[in-house]
Amino acid sequence: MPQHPHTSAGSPTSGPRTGGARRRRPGRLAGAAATIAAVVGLTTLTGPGAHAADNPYERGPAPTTASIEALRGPYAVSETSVSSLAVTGFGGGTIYYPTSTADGTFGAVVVSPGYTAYQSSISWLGPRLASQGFVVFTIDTLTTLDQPDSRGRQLLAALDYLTQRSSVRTRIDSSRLGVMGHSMGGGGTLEAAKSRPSLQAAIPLTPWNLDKTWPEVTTPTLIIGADGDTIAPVATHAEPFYSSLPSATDRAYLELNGATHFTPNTSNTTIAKYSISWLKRFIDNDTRYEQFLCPLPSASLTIEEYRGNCPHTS
Ligand code: 9J3
Ligand code: ZN
Repeated sequence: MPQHPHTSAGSPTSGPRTGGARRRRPGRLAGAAATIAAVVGLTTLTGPGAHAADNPYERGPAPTTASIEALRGPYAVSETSVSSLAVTGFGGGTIYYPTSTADGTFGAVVVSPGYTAYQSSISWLGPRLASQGFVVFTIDTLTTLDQPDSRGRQLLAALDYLTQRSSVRTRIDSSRLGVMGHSMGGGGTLEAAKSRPSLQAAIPLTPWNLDKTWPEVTTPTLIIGADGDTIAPVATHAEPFYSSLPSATDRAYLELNGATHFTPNTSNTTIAKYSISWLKRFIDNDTRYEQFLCPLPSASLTIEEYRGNCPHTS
């Protein structure tokens, strides 16, 4: 991976000379000193030590296959529960977030469960993703029987709560948001992306929806299906959902091998590693993760099939 060039190798002593003016025009000396101070400050911000200046959204160390497969990433995680009584438009949930504020703000992701299910069915994703450097909100829905269109609205209500009213709102960069969900929550993930194109990433997990076509979606979308899904069979759900996304949209289809509709309900390293890569690449614009998405992953013991494009350059 190429090193990005850094600016500001120049010394601040190359600023304006003030020698001859010193006695006669002390005001200019003060002005020059301020200029030098400004240059020094700029040098400090953009100097060789400040790697994050290349991409202000990059968080955490350079990734490896081991780091994205690990049960936990580099950030210690805290959590806070949100009562359904304290919010409107969704059913409350649990926010998982990096404990430290030393690295600035993070992107954020809301995750919806499926039909008849609770946040507990997708809770493994909370600390798994948050420890990589995201604020993650696993939610309950208003009722467990809510349909995908309702789940899509609830994902957006939860994002709005998270960025505008939650106790962690100041830790979030509200321009870098994503949505995920299982089954009808995955169908809702597509609904949310369709109605809010400013979303930076969407990941439907074994998604279910009666609407089979999603040409309206421009948000980068990774659809994860399961080869043995008999509740939302990939042939009538995940595959047509993927195929109907515009080819100009960053999109991918990952079909899990030896998996069922409920595989996303327990800790799963294939789901985690490609979800982390997708969120990092598109929410954080972090091209260090492109190595895991492009060239496209090959079929393997855990991947039945992978389709998609290499990320369009931002
Ligand atoms: O959220 C889901 O698991 C959707 C699959 C389902 O039960 O659909 C039946 C209407
Ligand atoms: Zn449609």
